Amino acid sequence: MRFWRRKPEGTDASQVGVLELTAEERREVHEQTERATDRSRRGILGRLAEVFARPQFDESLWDELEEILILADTGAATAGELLARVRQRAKAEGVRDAAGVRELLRQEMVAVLEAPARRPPAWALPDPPSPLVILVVGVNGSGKTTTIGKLAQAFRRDGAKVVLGAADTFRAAAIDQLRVWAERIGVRLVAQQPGSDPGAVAYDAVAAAEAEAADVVIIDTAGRLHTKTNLMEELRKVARVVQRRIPEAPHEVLLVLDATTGQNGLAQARTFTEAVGVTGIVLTKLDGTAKGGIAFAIAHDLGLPVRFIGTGERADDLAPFDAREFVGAILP
Ligand SMILES: Nc1nc2c(ncn2[C@@H]2O[C@H](COP(=O)(O)OP(=O)(O)O)[C@@H](O)[C@H]2O)c(=O)[nH]1
Ligand SMILES: [Mg+2]
Repeated sequence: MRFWRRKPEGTDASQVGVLELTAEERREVHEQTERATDRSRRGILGRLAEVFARPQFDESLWDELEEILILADTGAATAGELLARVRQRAKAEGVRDAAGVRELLRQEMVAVLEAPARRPPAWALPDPPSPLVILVVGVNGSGKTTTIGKLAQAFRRDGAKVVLGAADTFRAAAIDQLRVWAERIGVRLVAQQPGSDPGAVAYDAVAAAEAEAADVVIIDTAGRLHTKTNLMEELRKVARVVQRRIPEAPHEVLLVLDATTGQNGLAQARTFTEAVGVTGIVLTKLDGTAKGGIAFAIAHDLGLPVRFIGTGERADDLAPFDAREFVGAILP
């Protein structure tokens, strides 16, 4: 699975489009998405398919669909608007049978998920900025460090030169955790002592990436701080410090959200989005929840694209998010 856009030898960047997956890679995304949504499909969202399996699709079923979507953490507003569009289309297009309504629902679900992806992510561009600076934020335990390890491994396998910055200086264990990943993957880690200034670590990481002509630098951050320091202010500072070296950086700010926290996660996400301009979401622990509807709430309520899904705890358990695959997996 390629995550990083690698220019084929001898091609000029303008001749190639954004990252396109091969048939083999598509199959891999399909399988990972299926695995990650297994619980959702067998749980609440699986009831969608049951509704459509009934011989008659009558008016009462709209309420049932709405209830299922809300129970699956889609959120009342998102579920309401989604179904209103499906109903309107069903009426306008004269669709009355279950199979037809189901197809309309699938199309509208994909539309909700695809709406925020206005531009391709920087790592998929034919000619990404160099070094590409990715800042990773999110609350404690959401899966930031693990996701950074998975991403770094994938980028490295694609031939990109990676530097990691351990700007979660709150706990010694956090730095060690990133060091373990860096050693295992064989990438450079920039770290200082526990308790040191996160901005200084981020600055050093970017400087090291520039000096070594690295392709990408991924900066880990804390999910909480000592009581008197404000986390959001600290994150803003990290971004500002990085801008002293590269004015356009961070090029991507990934917010890591734990899918099992459901609607609570959305409130957290808003706080981060307001503090540091989040450009995309990594939805982790999708494998551990039956409430995969949270992906729709993220796209609709936050207006942010989901870029990756965490499908487990192993190094390979990260997949690019694909709206069609996701919808196909929860509503087969
Ligand atoms: N099942 C599952 N566990 C995950 C996933 N991502 C992270 N974790 C686990 O979540 C826990 C917290 O992860 P960590 O990266 O330390 O979170 P951080 O505090 O945000 O850096 C660890 O036990 C990870 O193995 C995922 O996609 N699926
Ligand atoms: Mg961490």
